[in-house]
Amino acid sequence: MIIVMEPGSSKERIDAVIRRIEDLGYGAHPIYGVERTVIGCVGHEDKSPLSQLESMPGVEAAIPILKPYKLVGREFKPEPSVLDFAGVPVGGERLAIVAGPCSVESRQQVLEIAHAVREAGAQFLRGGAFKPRTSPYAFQGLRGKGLEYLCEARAATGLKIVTEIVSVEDLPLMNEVDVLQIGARNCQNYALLNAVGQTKKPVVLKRGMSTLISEFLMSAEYILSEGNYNVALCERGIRTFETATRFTLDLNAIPVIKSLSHLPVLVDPSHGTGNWHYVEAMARASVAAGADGLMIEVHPDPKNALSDGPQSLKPEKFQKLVVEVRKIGEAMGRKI
Ligand SMILES: [Mn+2]
Repeated sequence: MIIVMEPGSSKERIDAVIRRIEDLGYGAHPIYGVERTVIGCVGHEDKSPLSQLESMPGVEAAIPILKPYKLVGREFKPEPSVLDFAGVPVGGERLAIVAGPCSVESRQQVLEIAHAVREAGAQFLRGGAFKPRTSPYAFQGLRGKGLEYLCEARAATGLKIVTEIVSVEDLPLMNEVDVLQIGARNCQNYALLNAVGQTKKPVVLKRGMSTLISEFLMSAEYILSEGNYNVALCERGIRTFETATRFTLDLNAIPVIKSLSHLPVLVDPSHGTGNWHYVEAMARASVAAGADGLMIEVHPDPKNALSDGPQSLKPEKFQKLVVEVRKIGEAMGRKI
């Protein structure tokens, strides 16, 4: 249910409605607009008690939300969201470029890549310190040391850092991180989604490899329903019958999600293809299809990378990608 307040409603009237919503046992999620405030009510399925809100002073209308996801949907917030990712706007005119190694491998590796991607035009440095690997025998990440190196790279370059959280227990270690990433394998880890929702940190939520768009949006709803609205969705490829590429990058997801949700959509063509040869083409296609940003794996020595080497671009290839993507961006009215 969405409670639409009359234009120019006083703070007292808005607060009174929020209190009533909470007294009835629902969560209240106000959006304070320039002209009017709308309040999303979420909670148990029986919406009948909420109809009494319509008679409260300052309330213009109470409108039911028909979709299963509420706060992430366009019904609740028709205009696209421009998020604040540690001071960098995501979802606006400027494309968000997140780049860096799959895994943080050493201090020198991260610093070298950070300088290279910053120079090429990235605003965010990605790097996994905690790695959820398919095999328990594969490199699992440098953990705390990896986070330290990322912070050092931020201090040296000014890039904001994005790193994956794989477990609720690791949350206290993430205080210094600018943006939390929830990886494809944890897209439906509801305990983790709730815990991240209770923080105020920006989140990149990656789509699971077998997750429907409707399920993906419900996963985002978990985070928003806990009060954290700073969520960007990331398409990273789904599993299909095709084996020529590691995954099939679902570009359909971009216009579909953008029509259903106000949240920004990023695309990760590195995991989406699994092969560096195809990354630039799919990055261009993503921006042409309306993506709000890209997440790209970059490594100075892909042959010796500890994870995802075959899909990682060398810094000079990444630089070229940004040049090419910038051209497409300009045609779409977007800047880098
Ligand atoms: Mn990777």
